[in-house]
Amino acid sequence: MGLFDKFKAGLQRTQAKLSSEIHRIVSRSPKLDDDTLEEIEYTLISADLGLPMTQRILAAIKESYESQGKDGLDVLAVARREVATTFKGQTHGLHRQPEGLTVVSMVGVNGTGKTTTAAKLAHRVQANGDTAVLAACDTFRAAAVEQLKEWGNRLEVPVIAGSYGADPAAVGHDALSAAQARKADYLFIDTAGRLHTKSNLMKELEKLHRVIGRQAEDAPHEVLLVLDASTGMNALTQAREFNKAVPLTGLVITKLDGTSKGGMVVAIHQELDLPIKFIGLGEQADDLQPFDAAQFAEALFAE
Ligand SMILES: Nc1nc2c(ncn2[C@@H]2O[C@H](COP(=O)(O)OP(=O)(O)OP(=O)(O)O)[C@@H](O)[C@H]2O)c(=O)[nH]1
Ligand SMILES: [Mg+2]
Repeated sequence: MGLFDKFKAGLQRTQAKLSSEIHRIVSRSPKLDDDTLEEIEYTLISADLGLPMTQRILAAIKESYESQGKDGLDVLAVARREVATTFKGQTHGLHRQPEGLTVVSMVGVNGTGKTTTAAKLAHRVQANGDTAVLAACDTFRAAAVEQLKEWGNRLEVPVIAGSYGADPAAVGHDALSAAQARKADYLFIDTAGRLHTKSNLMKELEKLHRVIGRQAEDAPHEVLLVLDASTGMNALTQAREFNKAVPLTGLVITKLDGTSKGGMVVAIHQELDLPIKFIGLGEQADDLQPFDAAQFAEALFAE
């Protein structure tokens, strides 16, 4: 399956809602009157595209209608273009240190997909010929280490873990040493889910990063906040608060396959000055894709 087909399959719920709704609304009326525009607006908003993007799309639709009339108007094409161009200049893909180990820390609130994404990323870099090590720094939840070990077994990626209740910073330290000894290209650190409002847990995360930073220059090189697409605009607050405690280098938005509100990717991007690096489109190892604005826009408003 090509990238576009993967995007399209993963975004099917959002696409179904947006495209078929808009198609129905537009084809019903010979004119583009205020009621029609209002219905389009409602549809865009309910896919969580956010108000600024919605207004931008509506303005572009009106402009196209005024210059070309109803027959020349292709609402989906206008929406695709507007969404794709907001992402201009967006960098994606994983950072890679020019030499030695690249350390990537996965952070976020509970259940967003950190562990799964760490495993998917390890799988991804391996497929590109790089080597990876996984660090089980979620020592808080009993089953967390097992979950990561299972992934490690399946993907043949070594997992460095401590005991239940151990200091995550100590596990991180050991994992980093192990990854360096193995001359691995990447270390992916799985951290425990935490609410950004719990300052002691945020301090624990800061400590983990501080310890790692002393051990390897500029580490962690990537701090990826994992956001669950179905949480909509709550994700925005999470991103702002996490960014204050541990400076983020990018976002991963997961579970887009399970929501009809995939427009939140656009809204989040418009609100935050952080690149969307990857999107999660399913539960399997290869269901993580580097974010591509054009393909994303194309899939969101596919015919
Ligand atoms: N459909 C779908 N499910 C996903 C995706 N990413 C993760 N999941 C599922 O979401 C659930 C939670 O994922 P985890 O990786 O355990 O999440 P976590 O952030 O590590 O959770 P905690 O460690 O408890 O904070 C699992 O059942 C995953 O399979 C995705 O992109 N699509
Ligand atoms: Mg986890």
